Amino acid sequence: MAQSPARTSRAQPAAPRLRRIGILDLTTKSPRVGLYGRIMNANLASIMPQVLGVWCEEAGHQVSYVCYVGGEDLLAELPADLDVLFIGAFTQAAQLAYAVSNLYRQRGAVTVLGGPHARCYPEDAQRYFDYVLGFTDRETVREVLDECAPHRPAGRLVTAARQPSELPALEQRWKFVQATLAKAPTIKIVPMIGSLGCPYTCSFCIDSTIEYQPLGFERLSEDLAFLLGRVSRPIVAWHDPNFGVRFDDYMEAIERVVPVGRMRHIAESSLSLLSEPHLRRLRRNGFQALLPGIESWYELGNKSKTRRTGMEKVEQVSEHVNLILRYVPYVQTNFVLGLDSDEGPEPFELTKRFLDLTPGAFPAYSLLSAFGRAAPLNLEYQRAGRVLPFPFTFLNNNHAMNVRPAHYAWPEFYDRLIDLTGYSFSLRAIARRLGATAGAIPRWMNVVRAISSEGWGRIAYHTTIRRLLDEDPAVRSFLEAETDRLPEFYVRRIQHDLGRLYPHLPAGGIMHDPNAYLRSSTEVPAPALVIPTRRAPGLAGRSSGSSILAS
Ligand code: B12
Ligand code: SF4
Repeated sequence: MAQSPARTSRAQPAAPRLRRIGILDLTTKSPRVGLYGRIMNANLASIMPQVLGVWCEEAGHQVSYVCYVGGEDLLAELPADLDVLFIGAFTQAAQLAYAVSNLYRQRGAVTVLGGPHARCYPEDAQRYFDYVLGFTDRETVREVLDECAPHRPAGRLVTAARQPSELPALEQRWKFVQATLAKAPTIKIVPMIGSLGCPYTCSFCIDSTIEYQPLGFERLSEDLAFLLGRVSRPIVAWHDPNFGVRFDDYMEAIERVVPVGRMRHIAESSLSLLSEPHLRRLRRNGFQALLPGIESWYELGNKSKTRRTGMEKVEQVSEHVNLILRYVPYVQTNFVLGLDSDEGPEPFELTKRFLDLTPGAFPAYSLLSAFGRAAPLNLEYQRAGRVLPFPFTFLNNNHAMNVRPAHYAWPEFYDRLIDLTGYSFSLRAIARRLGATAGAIPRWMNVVRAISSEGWGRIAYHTTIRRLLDEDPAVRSFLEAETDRLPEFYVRRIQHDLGRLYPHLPAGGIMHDPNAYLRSSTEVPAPALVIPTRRAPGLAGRSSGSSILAS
């Protein structure tokens, strides 16, 4: 499959082989997308696949880059005859990635996985990819392409010692950005990054152990100046894990080159960085949307710059978010539901009080999820036997909670979840949010998000799960960890999610070992369900995961 190597004389070292490389960025897990997905998926593209494209082309390889947003024919967009296929995937898209990898391996390509899924579940990904990459820099990619060999049955794990110290300029990855934004029908958002890692240590976060590292503020100014030359009034989404840690440096980098009113920005930042003087400067520099994490009313106070808990924290945070809304029209507040510090009705009721006091904020709820080896805390959940083997496609913080809650029975938890979600996206709440939001795009976004998959769609989904807890013993047993047998409801959803690619899902690709992290980091046997591994119903020809639960 690979092109012939360039001719070499005996005295010269062999020139590297030039390869036909495919790079696939999966922004979604399914070809079936709702209204919000059609508008927004192209704006969820990752930066690293574009970076990879630059590095591969600079090394002389021929690159086909595809950002998959759902709706398009994935296999028609990617060339069929590739030497190497790189896939970037979040865990929710892992099974789609496994199916595509399987197909391209059969066609003779070597496949490589990178991104959040590769970092969180390397052991599982190694079963379906020739290479699985952790931290990735130019040298990592060169090493893989130089060797470029099939590694089967277990793929080779390659990781740089740390996060890359620099990434290519926006100008270099611009053609990949353009190709992606061509798929965004209305709002077009350019992904940028100025730092890696985080100085905070939120126990559930993948970056809690990764040193904070800015990528260079001169470069940032150059990138922004370049962008202004290409787009008249661009919208930039900052992918920094925690934007604004070196606040003054960031603002100076922007102010050096961006005239007031010429650029709009979206960033994830912690409340502790959003003081009033900072907000004033953010507004002047065009920040239109901020996504602070509140997470919990009882823990993670350092992010919100408060030692208070309970209703006192609600009042303090609400006051702070209302202050932010005076400067920035769109604020999404992130919460994690089901943390071990939560018990009884109070956490849910407190969030409702927060919504009453802060009508302009758009609440985003994440169900407590342990993404493999993402965070040290996950070891505790695994040690306690609390991590459920939900197939990856459900692990997007919403379609399943893969950690059994410490203080709730499942029916109670889902009742409270449905009640809170219903409260958050009721017509009354939507109307109040509309009234408390300034600007056409923020108002429109708030309504679309509330009535599509994120609001009403989730109420419907959670309500279905709640019903199944009563009516389908298979679902209840699975959630109670009494069996590893995947209920029919979830099997059908995987088929639905994968669509035409379902037949390419490799054997064993549905289930995984939820305790792989623990198993790899200790001699002590990880907890296992007592039930022997069984074939999930409807999985003709597929094992439901040979090793997972065998004790
Ligand atoms: C910015 C961000 C977003 C942005 C941008 C997403 C994007 N496409 O990159 C937005 C807001 C859109 C987003 C959305 C979501 N996110 Co998010 N997000 C992050 C965040 C804060 C930073 C990630 C980042 O870009 N870092 C900078 C890059 C350069 O570093 P890196 O991620 O470590 O990547 C390194 C390697 O993994 C590798 N690499 C990365 N990609 C690729 C690709 C290839 C092909 C290769 C070879 C290598 C490679 O190279 C990098 C350098 O070493 C992380 C949390 C965190 N603190 O890291 C969560 C995080 C990645 N998100 C997460 C989740 C769950 C989501 C959502 C599902 C949330 C939701 N319910 O909607 C969606 C999914 C979106 C999608 N595209 O599928 C989880 C992922 C867990 C998992 N295993 O899937 C994380 C880890 C947060 C968490 N819960 O701990 N997210
Ligand atoms: S502040 Fe955000 S990025 Fe930093 S450790 Fe906490 S959750 Fe992770």
